Amino acid sequence: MLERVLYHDHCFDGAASAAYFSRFIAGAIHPDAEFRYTGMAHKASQLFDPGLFDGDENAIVDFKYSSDPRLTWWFDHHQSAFLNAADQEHFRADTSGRKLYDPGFKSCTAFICKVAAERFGFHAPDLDDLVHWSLIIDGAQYSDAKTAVELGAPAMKLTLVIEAAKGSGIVHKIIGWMQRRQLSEIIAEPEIQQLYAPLYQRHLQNIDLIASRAHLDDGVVFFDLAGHEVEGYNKFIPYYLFPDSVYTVSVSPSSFRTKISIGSNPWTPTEPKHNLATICERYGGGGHARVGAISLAPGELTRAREIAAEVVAELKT
Ligand SMILES: [Mn+2]
Repeated sequence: MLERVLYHDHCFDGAASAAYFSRFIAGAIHPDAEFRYTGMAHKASQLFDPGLFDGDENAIVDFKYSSDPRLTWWFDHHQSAFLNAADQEHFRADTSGRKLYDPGFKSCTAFICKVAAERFGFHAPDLDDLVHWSLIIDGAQYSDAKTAVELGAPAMKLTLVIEAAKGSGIVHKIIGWMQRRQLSEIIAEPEIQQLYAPLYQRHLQNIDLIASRAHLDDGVVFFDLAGHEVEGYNKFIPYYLFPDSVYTVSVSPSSFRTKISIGSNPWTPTEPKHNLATICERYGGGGHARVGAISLAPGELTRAREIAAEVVAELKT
């Protein structure tokens, strides 16, 4: 029994969802299941290559819905979960009870945990800490910007490794470890330590780079990382640097897309009024109410800057 699991790549909650889902399937549904993982990234072109659904069962966790008839399981909590109205209709018509969606959950891992317990009687109390941290990280429930940026907790260190991973090999190892081990044991693995040390140095450099490029105007931080080799950065750095800001808009070109990231300060004294997923959806992107992104093709820097300028103007109102 081959179980293909498509999960949200470069994301702590995506990896934790894949791990929790695998424990659940092996523990409650198919004890003989063999798992294969595929990390999924949001991009401007076709999301689901037909060849992806090659298992006896195929699952998607923490990522968009697919109407492919070979999809067996689906768990998601993103506001923008459907590529189009036809997919949403297809989901509504599903009667399998194995396609599950609740945008009210702050992490997909917690959602899977709840459904597995309530509908299938499956419990994994040794993974409580994993679920707890998925809620903090995906829901941006840090007590302050310092906790989010200075990376004291094992889960935060692991997030740095997962978000920066080149290729999928190490994330698939982490997904395997997450099913049976504590986060403090995973971060102590020599292989993880080796990856973490240079990433932490780069994280410190990113803080300096963003400090030098970012400007705060009318509550909105804007920065453009074109010309810098930054494939990703801790999204709380702007609020660590500008505690009084409400929103951040950034343009970051990378090898496979030009990304416009839009976020809101989780610790702002002013409650953000704009739904960022709705703004992003207008430009073909998506996300959650408090954080979203728009992906353009590589090389579309001019268009990305236009969109970013429009969004900055809108958020200042
Ligand atoms: Mn998630």
